[in-house]
Amino acid sequence: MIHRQLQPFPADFLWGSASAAYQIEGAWDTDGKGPSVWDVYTKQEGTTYKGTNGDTAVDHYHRMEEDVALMKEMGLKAYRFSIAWTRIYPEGNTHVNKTGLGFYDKLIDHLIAADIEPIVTVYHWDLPQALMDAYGGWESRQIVDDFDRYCRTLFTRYGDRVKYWVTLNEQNVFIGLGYNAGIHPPGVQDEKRMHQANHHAFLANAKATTSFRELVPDGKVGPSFAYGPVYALDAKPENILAAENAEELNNHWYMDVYAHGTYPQTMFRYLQEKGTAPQLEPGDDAILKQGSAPDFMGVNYYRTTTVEANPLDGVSSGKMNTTGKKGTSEDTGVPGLFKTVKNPNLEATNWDWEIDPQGLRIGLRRIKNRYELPVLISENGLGEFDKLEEGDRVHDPYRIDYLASHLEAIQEAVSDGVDVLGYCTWSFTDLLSWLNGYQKRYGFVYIDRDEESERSLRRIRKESFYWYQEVIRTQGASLLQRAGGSS
Ligand code: BGP
Repeated sequence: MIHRQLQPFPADFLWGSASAAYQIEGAWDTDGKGPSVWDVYTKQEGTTYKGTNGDTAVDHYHRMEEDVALMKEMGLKAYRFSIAWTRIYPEGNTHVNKTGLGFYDKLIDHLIAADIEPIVTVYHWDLPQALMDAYGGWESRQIVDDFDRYCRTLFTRYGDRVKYWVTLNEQNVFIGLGYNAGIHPPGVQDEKRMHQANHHAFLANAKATTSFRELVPDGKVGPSFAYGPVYALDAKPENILAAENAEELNNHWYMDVYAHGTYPQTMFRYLQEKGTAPQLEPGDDAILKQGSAPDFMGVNYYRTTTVEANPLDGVSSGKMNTTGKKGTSEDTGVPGLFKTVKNPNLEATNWDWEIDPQGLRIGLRRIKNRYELPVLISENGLGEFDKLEEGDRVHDPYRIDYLASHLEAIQEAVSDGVDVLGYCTWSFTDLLSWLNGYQKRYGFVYIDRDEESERSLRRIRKESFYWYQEVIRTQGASLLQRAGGSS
C-alpha cells in the first residue's frame, strides 16, 4: 500500500524507551537481593563475552534519580523497566524483601513526578537461582504458582500507579536459548525439554494474566514477544513452505497461545510425531484460554528472518556472533522444517543482525490481521560500537537512521490501520548486553565503562538523545522533515 498521505501518530502515543533490571541495575547482592540464574551463569567460564556480568552493570540502582532526570530532560513519555524477582523474593517464593519493594516504589514515583508513564516488565529473564536449585525453574510446573505469587505481590503493590504491564519478556528467546541452543541459563540443549519448559511458561503467563484482571482491572497487560517475521529466500515452492513452517513454529506457536490460548495444530501434530511436543495435563487448556486475549501484543523487533528448505539431516544449531566481527554468525535451522539464510537484499549490523524497517510494518500487519490486537512496540534499536570523542561527544548518525526508518515504518503501519500504542527504543542508557559485553551499545546515553573497567560510569548524552527529544516534542512530525515529506 502506498499512501498519498500518512496518518499522524496518535495523540496519546507512548514515546518510550526500555531497559531490564539485570542489564542496568548492578547492586547484585545489595539490600537483601538474592542471586538470580544470571548472577550465577555469567560467572561460569566461557559463558559471556570477556566474562562480563551484571554485578555493577551501569549502576542504575545507585544512580536511578540521575537516570530519571535525564529521561525527563529528554521529554520521554514512557519508560519500560523490569523488576528483579530476586529483589522482591530473594529465595523466589518465601519471604518478601521490603527494601526491594521500596526501590521500585521510588522509581515509579520519580517517573510519575516526571510525567513519564511507567511500563513494568515482570520477568526479564532473571529467575531466582533458588527456584532453579529447588526444582529446575521453568522445567517444573511448580513455577506456575511461584510466578503467580510474585506477580500478585507486584500487582497489589504497584497496580494503583502502574497501568501498563508486560508479563514475560521474550519467552521465545529465554526458552529457546536456555533449553535448545544452550547459551542462556540453564545451558540445556534438548528440544523436548525445551517444549515442556515453554509450556510451563505459557501456563505461568496465562495464570498471571488472569490474576491481573482481578487485581488491576483498569490496567493493560500483555507479553513481549521477540517477533522476527519470516521471509522465504525466493519463490521456490519448497522455500515458501519452509517460510510457512518457520512462521508457524517461531511465531504463531507463541502468539496464538497468547492471543487465543491454543497451539497451532499442524505444528503440534508434527512435534507429536517427532516426540518433542509438550505434555499437556487436564485443565491446561482451560488455564491457557482463561489467561488469553491480552490487551496488547508486545513486540520486540530487531530484524526479520529469511529461510529456505532444510532436509531431515540438515542444519540445526549454529554459532552466534557475540564479538561484533561482521560475518561470523552461522546459519541455524530445524531439520525437516527450515534453515536460516542471509537475505541478499538487506544490510546487516556488525553483529550480523539484518536491518529491515519494512519488516516491522509487515510484522505489524500480520499481527493486526491474525489477532486483531493493538501492539505495543516494547523494544527496537541498534546495537553498535560508539566512540566517545573529545568534548564528551558521541556522534551516532547510524542509530538515528535506524530508529527514524523504523518509526517511519510504524507510521506507515498506523496509516494501514494498525493500532500501535507506543514505541520503546532499546535502550535508554547503554547497558550490559547479555552475551555481548558492553561494547554493543544501544543507548541514547553513553555510559563511561567497558568490559575491562567500570571507569567513571558517567552519563553522556549522544547525538541521538537530542534527535529523539525533537521527535517526541513534535509528536513525530520531525520525521517527515527528515524524509522530505509533508502531511
Ligand atoms: C532482546 C532483549 C533485551 C536486549 C536486546 C538486545 O532480546 O529483550 O534484553 O538485550 O534483545 O539484544 P543483545 O543484547 O543480545 O544485542
